[in-house]
Amino acid sequence: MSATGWAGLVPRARDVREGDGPPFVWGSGTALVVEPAPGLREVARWLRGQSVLPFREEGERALDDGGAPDDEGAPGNTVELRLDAGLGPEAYRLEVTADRALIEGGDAAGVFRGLQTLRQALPPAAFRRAGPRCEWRIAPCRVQDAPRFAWRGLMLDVARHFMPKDGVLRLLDLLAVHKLNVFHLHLTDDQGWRMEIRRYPRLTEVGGSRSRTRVGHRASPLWDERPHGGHYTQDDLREIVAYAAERHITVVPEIELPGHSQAAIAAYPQLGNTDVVDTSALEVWTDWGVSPQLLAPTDDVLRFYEHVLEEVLDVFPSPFIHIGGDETPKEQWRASAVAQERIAREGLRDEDALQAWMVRHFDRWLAERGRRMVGWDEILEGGTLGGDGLTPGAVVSSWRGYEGGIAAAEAGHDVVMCPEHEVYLDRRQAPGEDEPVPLGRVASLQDVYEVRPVPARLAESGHAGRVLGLQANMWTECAESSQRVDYQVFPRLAAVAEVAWAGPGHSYDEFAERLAAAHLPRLDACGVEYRPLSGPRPW
Ligand code: TNX
Repeated sequence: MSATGWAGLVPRARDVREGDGPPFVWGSGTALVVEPAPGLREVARWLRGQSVLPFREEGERALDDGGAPDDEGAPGNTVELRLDAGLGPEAYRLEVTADRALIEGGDAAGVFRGLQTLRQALPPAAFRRAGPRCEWRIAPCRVQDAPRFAWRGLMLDVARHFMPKDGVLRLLDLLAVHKLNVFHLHLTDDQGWRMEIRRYPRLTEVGGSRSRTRVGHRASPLWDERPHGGHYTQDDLREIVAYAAERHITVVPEIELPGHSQAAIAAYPQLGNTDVVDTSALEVWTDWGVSPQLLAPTDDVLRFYEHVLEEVLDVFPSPFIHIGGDETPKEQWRASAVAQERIAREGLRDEDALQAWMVRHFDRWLAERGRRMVGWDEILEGGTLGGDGLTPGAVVSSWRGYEGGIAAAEAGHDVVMCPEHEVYLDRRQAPGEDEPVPLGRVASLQDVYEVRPVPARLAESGHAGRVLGLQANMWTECAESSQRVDYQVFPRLAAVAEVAWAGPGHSYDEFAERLAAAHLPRLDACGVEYRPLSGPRPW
């Protein structure tokens, strides 16, 4: 059996049983029938928006409580969308016969995921944005499916290189194809602040652009002398959030603190450690790596970031808000009388404990507003676990391997695994000198496919349930365009999606074969400039 159609699903489905008999022929006589249940109208709207998929003109009919569609003798078959309360979140059942393609979901998200499966049973041309309205034939089949993890994510760094809104929306479409459900948006860093904050306009006016950019290696004197910049207005971000929600994707915003914040300090110099550095002439950082600048631990700075987060909460309904917390060089705090005074006043041990104190402040502030803080695994340093530590809802993104995630899970926190050696998509994909991105060690498609988000130790100690899921991170120091992001993200994101949705399969070889036969043609139809399995693209 060739690995296309029902045998070519990416990610794999749990249980697929192909039947005999005539196919379902999807054509202009096909009617859309939708149970009047929460969220299904929106799913139907998304489906109608896929203009290569034809439906009968008179529009959809509502399906009353279990009753058969009222046909009035019209010819044609139906695509039916329903809920089944017996199924879990995002789970679905799909049944295709000659007369109907029925999708029943545990919730609207499940129906949406089921539609992605149905779409993959069509030829790759069904993934084109537009095309001739033709008839699609689908072999009869029954599918039962449910996700392995509740968090299946991609992080995109739009701070190092801004990605215009259209590129983000396109990426969300691609997440949907892969049944991913979390889009983590890294909005601020040393090199740029990308979210409009109405109370503090200089964050984007000043922090939203930089004069030039270092390209190439640290030892190399090469600079791109063009300015780089861009930001999203709050309206842009609301549009992104709504577009994601239509695809049952949560947008998790990240506002970095206390490190990775040179762009903010360049915009508002009083945020920095002004008793040890003159921040008044500071620019948005043009170099890569970690800037020595960090926020001063003063009440004014805490208030400033609370005001920023108030606007963030207003725009992003996500239950999770990421506050960064990674890679914080503490030299300025060691030298600053203001920071040392704070350490003494709060009875803290050292600068690590001072960072933990700041993290706890925002953890509680978010918890009081019904949100859960997420932070990189450095937030575990300086005494945030146990005792008077993080609130129980705080979540850790474990990026420096699995250790942080294991410690957090064993202390009763949920974790998202994003180990850098396996799922950092900014890393090069092969050792060859012709790979366009020199960064880091190799993370081949196979390395990514072999990521195991639940370490044996957590399975043994009974804490496996603390692993919310798996997330790939796309940092963009070396990815200045959508084309470059495509190249880094695909097809490795398909491997992430398969592990996160379905779990590891029989073998990498089987996955790679299925990917080549069935999925890369879909990505072609979507216009994705992925890295071919045979090697780099000529550009
Ligand atoms: C580490 S992962 C970082 C990022 C860089 C990335 C480059 C993490 C929380 N911090 O700031 O972009 O490495 O791979």
